[in-house]
Amino acid sequence: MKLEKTLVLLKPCTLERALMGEIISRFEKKGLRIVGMKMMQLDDAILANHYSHLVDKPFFGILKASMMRTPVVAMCLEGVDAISVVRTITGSTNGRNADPGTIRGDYCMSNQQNIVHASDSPESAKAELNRFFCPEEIFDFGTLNIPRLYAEDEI
Ligand code: IDP
Ligand code: MG
Repeated sequence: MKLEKTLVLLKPCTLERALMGEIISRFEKKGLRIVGMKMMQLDDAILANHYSHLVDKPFFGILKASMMRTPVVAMCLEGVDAISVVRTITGSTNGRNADPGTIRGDYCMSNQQNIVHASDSPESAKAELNRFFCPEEIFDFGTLNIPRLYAEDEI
């Protein structure tokens, strides 16, 4: 099957604003399968890796602190082209510029407190899933609802 897996984090702003259910529901309703999910408290070490491309930015300190304010919810989502589909649903980084209909466009006003993290490429999805999940925390749903979600020639 041509399924991809990608990482989504529900950021602390999402927990604080009691939006977890709404955001999870958007991914579920789209037809992405949640094949791993847990709540976890992040620390300096995991955030230094996760945001290694931003360590030199002036906002890195407040970004890291904001990601440790509460636990996050980590999810592994699965589907055909899941990595790009999830990025599209997520919308651009700054919620003020994100298109209506996207998660960031519909739920936030911030460039930083922007509801979710989503992997941006196959390479980062693989590295990020390894960073946040042990292999036994990601489940094999087999064909389950695949015939309802896709045409035969798409999978
Ligand atoms: P992405 O989350 O859309 O992939 P990245 O550039 O990878 O965006 O940045 C990771 C996170 O760092 C963003 O989601 C946001 O929370 C924060 N961030 C990125 N750029 C800025 C900025 O210019 N100011 C404040 N926070 C930022
Ligand atoms: Mg990114």
